[in-house]
Amino acid sequence: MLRKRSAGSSSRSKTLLPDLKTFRTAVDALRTKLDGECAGVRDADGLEDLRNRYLGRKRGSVTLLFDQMKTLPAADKPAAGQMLNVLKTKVQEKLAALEESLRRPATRGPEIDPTLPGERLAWGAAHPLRIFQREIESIFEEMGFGIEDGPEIESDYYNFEALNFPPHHPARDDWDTIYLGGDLLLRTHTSPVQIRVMEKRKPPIRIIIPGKVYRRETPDPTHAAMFFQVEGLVVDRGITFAHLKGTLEHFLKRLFGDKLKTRFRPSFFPFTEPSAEVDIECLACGQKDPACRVCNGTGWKEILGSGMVDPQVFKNVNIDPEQYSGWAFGMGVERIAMFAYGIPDIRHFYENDLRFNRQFQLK
Ligand code: 2NM
Repeated sequence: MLRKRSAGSSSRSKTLLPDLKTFRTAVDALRTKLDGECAGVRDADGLEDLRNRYLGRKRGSVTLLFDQMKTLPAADKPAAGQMLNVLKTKVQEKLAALEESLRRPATRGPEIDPTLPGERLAWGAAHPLRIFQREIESIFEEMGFGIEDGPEIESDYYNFEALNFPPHHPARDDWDTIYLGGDLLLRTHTSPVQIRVMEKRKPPIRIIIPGKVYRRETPDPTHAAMFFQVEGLVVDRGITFAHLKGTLEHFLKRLFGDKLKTRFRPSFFPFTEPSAEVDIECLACGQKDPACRVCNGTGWKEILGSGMVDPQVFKNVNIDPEQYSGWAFGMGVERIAMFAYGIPDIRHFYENDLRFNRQFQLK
């Protein structure tokens, strides 16, 4: 309705008076042009210039359109007026938004005070178990041992059979195994890595294997379903029990002190013959307290297992037991750390309580 105008009013106009349609086109064009120009404004001066060119009292584009409106036929004026008011509001809104976006970086600047001291970064630190493991590693490295690792998911063959546990042998019950289905299980010791190394490499071999092992245990102060072990293996011509004894005694003295008393007791493992358990003097009571809770009054603390590698294990990896002999050992890292530091519960190692962890970050 409002867009209609009589032919008469058109023919009556002598000047180039716009009709409502061209007026609308001009309004639309101005809005599009404004969008483009807003994007180009970089500072307050640019904004002021833009504001003058659109809303300036005499020569502003919007102002000029208001002037032009007055020359429209009377019937078109209400519609044109409404269009212009909408346009003017839009232009004002756009300019206000632009002003706001220009102000933001300007006000953010002074908020940064480059003279303030920086925020201290929280540096990571090694876990107590890792610190202890590295200490064990470095003592063996001094003696020329290499460090190896291998998979935590193992086959029955590497975890048991190659280590001389026949199928259904009762000794398997001593390793409470987490089975994964099929032939797979979580390794109960790091010994399968020794097997893998012996399969690949011929003697001389001098290695230690630190790593996670898994057992089906209910957690309590001295048991966890996952814990750390370090095992070791030496294979060469002419290796004897004397090498085992001398090396492990040296290791324990480097770890606990020169004067440390040690003893070797006969034991049994399927993969070694003979086997020995190694005890050290109780550091908690100095072998003096018959009621000591750490050594149960015995004065001794079992610290690792060891033995001469069984000839059958060598045969399983194609090493000739007539030419080569060797010894191996295994120890629990938590167990030794607990004894060394008097930590009463193995679960402290896994709780990530910084009050605990920070006590062992001296090194
Ligand atoms: C221990 C105790 C005694 C051991 C033996 C072997 C291998 F592969 F040579 F047969 N690896 N680890 C071993 C021997 C482990 O842990 C208490």
